Amino acid sequence: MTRAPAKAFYLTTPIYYVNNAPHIGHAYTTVAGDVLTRWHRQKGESVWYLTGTDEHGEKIMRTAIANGLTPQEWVDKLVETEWKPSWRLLNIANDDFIRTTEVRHTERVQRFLQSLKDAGYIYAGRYEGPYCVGCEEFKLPGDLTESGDEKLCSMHGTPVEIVKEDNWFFRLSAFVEPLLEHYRKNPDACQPESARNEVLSFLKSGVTDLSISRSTFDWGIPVPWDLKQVFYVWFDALLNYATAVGLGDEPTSEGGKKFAQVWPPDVHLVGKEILRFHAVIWPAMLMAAGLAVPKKVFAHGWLLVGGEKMSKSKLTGIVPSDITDHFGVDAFRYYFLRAIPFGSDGSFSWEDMSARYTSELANDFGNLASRLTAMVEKYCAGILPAISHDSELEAALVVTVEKADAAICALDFQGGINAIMEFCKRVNGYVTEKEPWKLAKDPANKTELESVLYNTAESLRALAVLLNSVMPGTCGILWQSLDADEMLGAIDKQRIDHVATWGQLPEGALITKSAPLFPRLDISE
Ligand code: ME8
Repeated sequence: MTRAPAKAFYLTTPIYYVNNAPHIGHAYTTVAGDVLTRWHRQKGESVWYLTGTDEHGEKIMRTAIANGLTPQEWVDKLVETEWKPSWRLLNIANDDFIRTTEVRHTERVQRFLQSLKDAGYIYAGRYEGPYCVGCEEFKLPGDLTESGDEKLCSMHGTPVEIVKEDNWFFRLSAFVEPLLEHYRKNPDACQPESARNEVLSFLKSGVTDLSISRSTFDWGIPVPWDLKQVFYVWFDALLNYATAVGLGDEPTSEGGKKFAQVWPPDVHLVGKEILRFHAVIWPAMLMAAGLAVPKKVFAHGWLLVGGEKMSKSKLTGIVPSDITDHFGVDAFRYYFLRAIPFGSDGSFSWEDMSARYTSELANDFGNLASRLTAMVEKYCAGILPAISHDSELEAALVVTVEKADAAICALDFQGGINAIMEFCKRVNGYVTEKEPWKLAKDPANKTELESVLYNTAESLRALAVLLNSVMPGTCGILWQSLDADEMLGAIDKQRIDHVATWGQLPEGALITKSAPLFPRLDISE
């Protein structure tokens, strides 16, 4: 009998609106997802990482028209010239990229929603109320601020539009009790704690049924039983997490097998402004279809500019290449996860980024690597001396791996990176204390000198593996210069549960100097 493959660790990001190019807020979520999935891959798990683009709705339609293109032309252009290249630039190793205009999505959405209607969860009604096109959201009174006679969306600061339409409705209210029970029983299902509390109080505040179609424009997926209407963009978009992996396909088909292997998602990463969609509407849709709900929805905080959420519509968006051109891709990947506790808001500042780049990356990590490779070259002709054991470093590494793994798996990226960088500091302390440059002056100290160099190289091997999910480009270069690619195999294949085993780099490895891992910043820019 063949065994079914183990359940894959399945992680998703929001699918982003393609009304514009990605800014660093989108990159923040996508990098976080990439770091977490790379880490799980290095734990030896099978992993599926999905990201993509949300291409329907009024916001996209209006932007396309304003730019003189059809919506389809506009989204095709933006996805190919902006979104996919940005993720390539940032070294994102997603397994799939879903676009909501793809047939694999639209067909499965129609089939799924037809089945909800057949099961009695969808009915005809009339919607009358405020709508924010920026959010693509029907607004509740508490979501609005007043300015004179006008009601403004508190998120965008722009007037809401009053919609009066005959629509199709989803019986969201029927799922309030099951959802409350779900979150009470599974405290981990919505994190961090503040997000969970927000969802619980929203559910207790009286949730009404949801309008799920629109009849005043046609840029969307047609409602199969009423072709004058298209589905509300969020109802279509949320389904991407399931349509991308074969929702509703025959169990023996490729899609059906994929679904069985990955469902339910282990983590949905979202920004906190779209928490309700993911922690209320989405699981209710799944419950209505009798499908398992996500194991965890994690709402992270916002990157702020001038104290406000950075956004495309307010033109405060900073694009990733503004930062990577100056600091490099890996410093970008490192900085936001290291500087801001995941779940809290954080302000981006060039000064803070420069300071961390210089002290943590260039001085603590980069210099350690260049000192070691230069010394092995100078004192040992580039040949790694015999395996040696420093019990303190070995013990510290074991603790580091435990701490980092626990933190990263709990999405505490800052805690995980801190634990690893503490180890890096400790190794620097070891080199400073042992003073190999002094030992090298007297041949009688040869054994001790070689031992110091081996222990430092072995610590760098561990650091490269542990930091690889955060900074894959840099760690790959370090890995090469330790000859580890040749001796131990590809860095991506190095396991977290094996990294603390001391003595992996063999005697005789050919250590080479590389260009500085983190070059001095050009302050003239
Ligand atoms: O909401 N700080 O798309 P979107 C941190 N299409 N993260 C930020 C951010 C900021 N300033 N700005 C954006 C949508 N993000 C829908 C989602 S999912 C079925 C549909 C990130 O283009 C964060 O992940 O407005 C946020 O939730 C997402 O981008 C919103 O992207």
